[in-house]
Amino acid sequence: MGTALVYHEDMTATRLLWDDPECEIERPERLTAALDRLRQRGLEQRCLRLSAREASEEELGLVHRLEEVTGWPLPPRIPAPAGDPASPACPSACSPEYVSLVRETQVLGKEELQALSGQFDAIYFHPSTFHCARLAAGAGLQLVDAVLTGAVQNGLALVRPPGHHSQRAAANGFCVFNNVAIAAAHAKQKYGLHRILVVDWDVHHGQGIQYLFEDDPSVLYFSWHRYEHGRFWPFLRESDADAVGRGQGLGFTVNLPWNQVGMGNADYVAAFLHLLLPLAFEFDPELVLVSAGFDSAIGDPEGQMQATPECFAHLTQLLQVLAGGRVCAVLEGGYHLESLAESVCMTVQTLLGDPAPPLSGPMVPCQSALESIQSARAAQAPHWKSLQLQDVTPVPLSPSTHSPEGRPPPLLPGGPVCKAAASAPSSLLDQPCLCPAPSVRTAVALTAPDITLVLPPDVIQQEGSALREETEAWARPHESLAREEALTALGKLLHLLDGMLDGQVNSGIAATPASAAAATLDVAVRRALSHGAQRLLCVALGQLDRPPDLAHDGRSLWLNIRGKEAAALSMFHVSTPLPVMTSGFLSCILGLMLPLAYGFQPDLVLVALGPGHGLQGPQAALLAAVLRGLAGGRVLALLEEDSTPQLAGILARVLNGEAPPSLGPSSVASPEDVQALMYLRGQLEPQWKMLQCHPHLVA
Ligand code: Q9C
Ligand code: ZN
Repeated sequence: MGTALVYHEDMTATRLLWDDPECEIERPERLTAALDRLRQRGLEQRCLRLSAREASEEELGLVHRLEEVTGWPLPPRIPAPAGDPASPACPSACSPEYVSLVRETQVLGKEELQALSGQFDAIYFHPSTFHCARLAAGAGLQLVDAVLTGAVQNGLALVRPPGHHSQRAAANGFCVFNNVAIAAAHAKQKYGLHRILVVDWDVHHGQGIQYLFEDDPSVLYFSWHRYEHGRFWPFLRESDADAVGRGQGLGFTVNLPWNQVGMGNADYVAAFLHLLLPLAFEFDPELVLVSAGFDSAIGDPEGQMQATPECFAHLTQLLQVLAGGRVCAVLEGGYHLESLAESVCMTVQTLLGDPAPPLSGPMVPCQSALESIQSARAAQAPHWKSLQLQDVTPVPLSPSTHSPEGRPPPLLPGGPVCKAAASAPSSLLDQPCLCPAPSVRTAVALTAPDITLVLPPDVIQQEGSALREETEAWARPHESLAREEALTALGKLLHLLDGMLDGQVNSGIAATPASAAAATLDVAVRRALSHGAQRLLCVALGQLDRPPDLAHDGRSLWLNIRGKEAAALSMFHVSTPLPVMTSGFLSCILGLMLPLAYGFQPDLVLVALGPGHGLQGPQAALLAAVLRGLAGGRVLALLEEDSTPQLAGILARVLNGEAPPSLGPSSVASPEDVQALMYLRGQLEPQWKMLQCHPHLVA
């Protein structure tokens, strides 16, 4: 359906006209650096380019209006310049309304601009500020209109000045009008939306958005931010985890304060899996707005964090499973031009449907991050059913069943792993992430090509098959593969798998007769491990057993979601009951499968829907959409022939980058599902640190 890129060159006009070390980082090159890189990568050309329009004063008034009864501060006034009290250029003679105050800055001279700027915290005005700030707000409105009218699926607005610190009647932290808050108010007013999720991944607390919606249950505001126990700007008590909204809006403000710098990929992904996403699925938004600041990325002088640009591809991809993929990202901060440009590219590339590059670095969240996640979960628990599962005490597996290292072996060269920034921003400059793009994004290998299957034009229906002799050799140990139709299916599967292992095909779907599902999966696992996969994640749903002689050497992780008991036979062989149609399914995905998968860092994913898997289309689609975040999107889905007509189409579209349909509200998980999950997490947490959502107690 497409991705919009909203921009206007005029937004490069506003700039700092005097010396101010605090404000000088917010400069025009931020936009040009991001846009130049998007062009270089050919990403801008793939988007629907929209030229930003100015928001009208009425639209600004959705947020920046004075009310009769108000607790909000009046705009600061500056003393009238001596000798000319009636000058229209004098802000003190203006109407008291904030929008008028900003409008009047257009005609001020440098001295007056500087004096007015001094009335606010971390703000500069320029004669072009009013025009730029109206374009910035207008860009957000255009983006929301494009998505909600169905012209595009999602998009990014590249804007200056940023917005999330701006308040009803105050500029703050480089922000003049609150672009994202105006977009949210507009979506409510013009389209009658009832549930909007705002995800603020900028490294600063968007206190402006929090204040504007703190009593409004129709806007769920999530922000993580550098906090350092209140010692980081903007130094607000209400940025802490225990600020959860008020009145009707209790539980609809979610703050995740980072109390140390250096948070990285594992910390950000853990925050999404264990805090944001459970709440977001329970909220079931109709639209996702992202306050997309990239000062939370590595190299940024403000944030001092360590997350690499690829992390923003993962954050974006995880948000795309919500709201039917209606995601509108609006630029906020981001002051390291190189890091900003790369991170913007990662975001746009993911909005366009490209698979996220694998994350680099050890996927182990730090203690401080876990403390923050735990305290935010505790503060939110009274308001959200999905958090009311008890947190568990880890029970380690017996020492014989887990690897001595506790970490998977490193990938050998040749896998689809991007060279990404290790720790220093300089390596980011040297080695931009360039994954070789497979020529085919998604291929479908059905036994009898199905002409009724409606597929996007770029999804290939594979005709080819592996050599007959080779197929027979792989089939020989398995009785169930003796039949002609099973052999035909296997030949096609092997051909597809080879295409993926060679890097020609990114993802695929293969069908198999139900009676041969387990044997076909067994062959696929062995073939993958002997033909180049270094770490294979296998997610088997339904009655599919792990090949009994598969080594527990850390090269494969077997997760069986199948309906029998919960068991962790080793850290690489996990089995759990199959909770379907309840929030138990989501907890299983977010609280077990994805933490294991992100911790394992596979270079290939096999997902098999076997006999009795019981998944409906939307659940299967969600499963495929999140597994796409692993292994650079190298995901092979195995289906039973019978289920093919129902599932193949939706899986092919999701693996190809389309958003899964939203699940809608789900009923509460059964006590058995909750028990199973708690048990497994307790067993596996010592080995798989991504499962943790609380710090280890020090004895
Ligand atoms: N070193 C945005 O990112 N200065 N605004 C903080 C601490 C103000 C940030 C000083 C930072 C404002 C949109
Ligand atoms: Zn920021």
